[in-house]
Amino acid sequence: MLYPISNQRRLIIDLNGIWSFRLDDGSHAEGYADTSFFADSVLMPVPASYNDMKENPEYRSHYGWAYYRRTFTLPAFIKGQRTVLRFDAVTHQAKVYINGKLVKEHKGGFLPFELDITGIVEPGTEAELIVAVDNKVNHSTLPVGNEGGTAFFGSDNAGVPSVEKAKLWRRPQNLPNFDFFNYAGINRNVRVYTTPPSYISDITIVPGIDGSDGIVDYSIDSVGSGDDAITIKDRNGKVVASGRGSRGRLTISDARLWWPYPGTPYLYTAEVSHGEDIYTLDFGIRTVEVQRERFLINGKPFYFKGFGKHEDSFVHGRGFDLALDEKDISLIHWINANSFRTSHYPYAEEMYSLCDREGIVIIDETPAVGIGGSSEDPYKTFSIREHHEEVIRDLIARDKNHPSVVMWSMGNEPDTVSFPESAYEYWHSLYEFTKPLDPTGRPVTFVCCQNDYTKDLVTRTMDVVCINRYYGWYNLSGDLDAACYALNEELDFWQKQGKPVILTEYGADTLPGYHLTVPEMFSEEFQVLYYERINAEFDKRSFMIGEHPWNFADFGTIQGPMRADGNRKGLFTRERRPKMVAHALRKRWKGIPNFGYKE
Ligand code: BDP
Repeated sequence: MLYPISNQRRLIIDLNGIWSFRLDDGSHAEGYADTSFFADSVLMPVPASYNDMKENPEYRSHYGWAYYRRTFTLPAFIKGQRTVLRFDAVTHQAKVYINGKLVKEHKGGFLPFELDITGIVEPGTEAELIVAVDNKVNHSTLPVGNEGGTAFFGSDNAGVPSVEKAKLWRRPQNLPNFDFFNYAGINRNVRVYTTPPSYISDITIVPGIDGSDGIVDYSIDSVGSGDDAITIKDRNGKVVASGRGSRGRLTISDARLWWPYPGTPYLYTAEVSHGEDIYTLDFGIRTVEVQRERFLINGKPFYFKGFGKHEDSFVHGRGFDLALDEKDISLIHWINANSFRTSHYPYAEEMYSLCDREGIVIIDETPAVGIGGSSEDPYKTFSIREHHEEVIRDLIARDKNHPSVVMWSMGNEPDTVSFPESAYEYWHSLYEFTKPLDPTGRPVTFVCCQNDYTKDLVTRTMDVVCINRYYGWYNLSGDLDAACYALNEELDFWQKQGKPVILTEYGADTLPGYHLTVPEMFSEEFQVLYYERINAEFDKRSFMIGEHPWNFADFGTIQGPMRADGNRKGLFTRERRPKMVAHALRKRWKGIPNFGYKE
């Protein structure tokens, strides 16, 4: 899906701002799509999560539907143009009403959806827009929730009769099966954009390298009649290649490649036309390939230095915040990192465009987190497969042209060992489903949980083995000698698989300002020592091609006995101040080049 742009043929009308808002009382009552329902409403900014916006626990812990309303008038002068209403992300489920009529439903909280409103909203006439938003997570959603059960990291004294009775008595709870706060609402931009009646519906750029030339295989999808053409310009606006027709191959002689920072993330611009419509897209010439135990970018062995992140901040929750995204990239440069994983869901499109321009490498992840955690086989009892495929299809369709994206992660920490055969069937067939969807053939993986890796049949079959490991934290707690011993035991196993391995998560909760002379858990000194010790171990292993500490910054989670003010494993605090460890890793990563580190 193309990102909305404004140019000589297309116009964007911004529907962000202050909307009217009401929480559902638990009944998801019919009648909410009626104007009078909003007589008793509060004001709510869009985009933002609603949870932290009011000083009232009802908003923070709300579980179920909530309703947004606003009116808008499209300018009369756009008459005759095709008009599209686009939501960049509504978390997790949406029903859209225009003038009281249901016009669109969408499931999934982290990817865009749109609808053609040309015949529905008359330019020059006021229209009413109501969006119903559901934040429920259960065994049919991604991410997964535990309706009626226990929250991730919850300890509910299972078996205590009074507790069991209380669980039945209390009202429905927001019980995610994942370790980040279930922020909800209209989390990203809402816009109307126009196109001419015949329009470009999609563009695919497949870059390649041939000696010093850049190869661009392009395809233009369109609706309605008109001739297709493409012109490629360099950064100075000079035309370097051009073609006609909806598909073709172009050659850019002596092309400049896209390199991760501090290399130059060089971008070309494709100006595409179909009849009257024009769309402009920035892209990079770069290749990605896994060869034996190496991950090659432009043919050179790349080393991942970075983190798992979250879209998370005070006030906004998971709401889109361009300033925060750019600040985070500035910190990524400062700490000498080169990459991150969009744990545990696709991020806002603007972040990928920033990373294209700033030379940051992305592992792009779906919201498939929390698949497991019950005594039953999740692959037989959760109804997620169809939705999972849809999410992967939409993710690749959205992000395929970004040079920053180098690998797809189908999900995070599913159960792969309780029911190893079903896990294999599910994930390996999903891998085979995913591979051909990306015309550029990026590597495909999923991120595996700490488990009995000898029983796990599927992680070893991925293009890159991605493992989350908490030796010295959740197990062998505080004993870093034993942690290193155990890690080495496991690395001996992975060494035999002949695949590149990334440590996609490892870390220690750390309270900023808590200092000790003898490092113990939660102190800043322990966090520094933890990374020193673990890093020293996998520095010895050439197949370990990347390190992603967990997490970039502290982040909000559900309340519970394991979390004080959220997850504190950040290298930075939630307000983006460096912990001691950020300085230590900055120094380490300065000495690790992007390419050829273990050659
Ligand atoms: C892993 C999860 C991540 C958690 C992290 C932790 O992938 O979402 O936040 O551990 O416990 O299980 O800090």
